[in-house]
Amino acid sequence: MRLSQYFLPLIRENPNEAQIVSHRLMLRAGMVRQSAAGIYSWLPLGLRVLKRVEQIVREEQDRTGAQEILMPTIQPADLWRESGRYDDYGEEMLRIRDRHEREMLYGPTNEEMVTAIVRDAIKSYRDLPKNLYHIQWKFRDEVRPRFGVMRGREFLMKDAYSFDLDAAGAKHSYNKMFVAYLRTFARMGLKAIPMRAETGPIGGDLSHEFQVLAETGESEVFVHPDYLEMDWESFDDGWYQASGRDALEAAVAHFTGLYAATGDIHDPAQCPVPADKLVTARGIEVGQTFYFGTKYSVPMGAVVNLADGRSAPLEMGSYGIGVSRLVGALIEANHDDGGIIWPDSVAPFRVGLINLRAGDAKCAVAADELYARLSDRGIEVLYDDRDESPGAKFATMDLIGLPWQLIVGPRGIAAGTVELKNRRSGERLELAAEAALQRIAT
Ligand code: 5CA
Repeated sequence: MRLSQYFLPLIRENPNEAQIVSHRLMLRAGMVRQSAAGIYSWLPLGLRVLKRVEQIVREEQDRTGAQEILMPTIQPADLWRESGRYDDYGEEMLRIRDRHEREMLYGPTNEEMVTAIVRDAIKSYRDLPKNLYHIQWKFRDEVRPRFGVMRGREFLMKDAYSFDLDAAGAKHSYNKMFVAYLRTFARMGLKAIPMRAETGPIGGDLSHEFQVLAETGESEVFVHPDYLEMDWESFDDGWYQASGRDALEAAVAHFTGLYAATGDIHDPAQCPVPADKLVTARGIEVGQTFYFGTKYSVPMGAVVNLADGRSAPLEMGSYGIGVSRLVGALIEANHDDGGIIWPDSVAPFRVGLINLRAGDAKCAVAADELYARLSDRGIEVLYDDRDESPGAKFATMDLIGLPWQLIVGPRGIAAGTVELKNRRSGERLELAAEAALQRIAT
């Protein structure tokens, strides 16, 4: 992509409305624009990152055997009357009437809808277990939408729903999702610590929140110091195939064995970690898992026939990941004074190619050639071919945070080299073009 043609509306000054660094940088780097409180448009650069994050989430869901569906954003109120949540949900639910005065709502979550789909389709215990997920926009009329996409009103969530025959099966489904979450966040380079959590309006008695530590996080968290040293990447690609129920159970036990609690449930009197060792920090909740048994299946009549002719209500869990919130969380965890520093796995482009002298014919030829060679190799490149000062070009690349910067200038051309800068380490190397391309490709 040539920057001269790209829609990248940068903002030079820090926007007044942005209180935290991720919100400031997302606005300044032209990733999003607010259209109403807590409601955002995603512009090309931001959308690329959102899609990357979404794809990692999708791949890890698929790996567990969960199947992707897509439910609508608008739901009929009657569905929510079946579970009894229509009245309970309160002001956070955006209630809508259609032209026939039918009561509708913009979904804040999908337990009811997915339970109805499964109830109507699955009749026998032989059809279980199932896990269905979707990645869809949600609306919650938050009292205080703030911090940009971190606490939005409209936001993108991955929500998965597991259906099992009995409690043991449901716990296994829970454990699979739990490990999928560890893999998902690790692939993005995030340490998300699982913590026992309140279940709120979703319900149930077993729940974990996955919290990324960050000064600007909304939750107060209390964690055992060993969590900071844990190896979060201990599950390779084949892990689910190779591991049975016990290995999953043991993995979950390992990652939940130490004390970790959010402020809502932390009780200093009960905490086993001595006060001088306990890490008190702030966290961003990037996901939450719930096991709630038959809370929805019983009132909604979602049952299956058993082998002996009796019937049993489905055992259920639900599993959310804040996809759009993750984009903000990733920036909170990866930035410096110059701007964003994208981890490779979610970067909108892998490399920013800078032509320092757009007016110089030799520079233009050399940069055009590098652009073609990168593109041919399938490396995503944003090519700054604009007629701007070198300082402005460097500042732009630092701000938008692509992992590599490849710089073409008259001095290098004379010497037969290009300059390669690593955004994270700041390391700069003078290399022959081919050597630079190989560094970027690996
Ligand atoms: N139905 C369950 C799980 S599928 C559920 O709704 N869980 S939740 O309420 O915990 O939301 C799941 C995730 O969505 C949260 O962990 C959080 O990362 C994200 N999320 C929740 N509210 C917002 C919001 N207002 N803005 C951005 N992300 C949010």
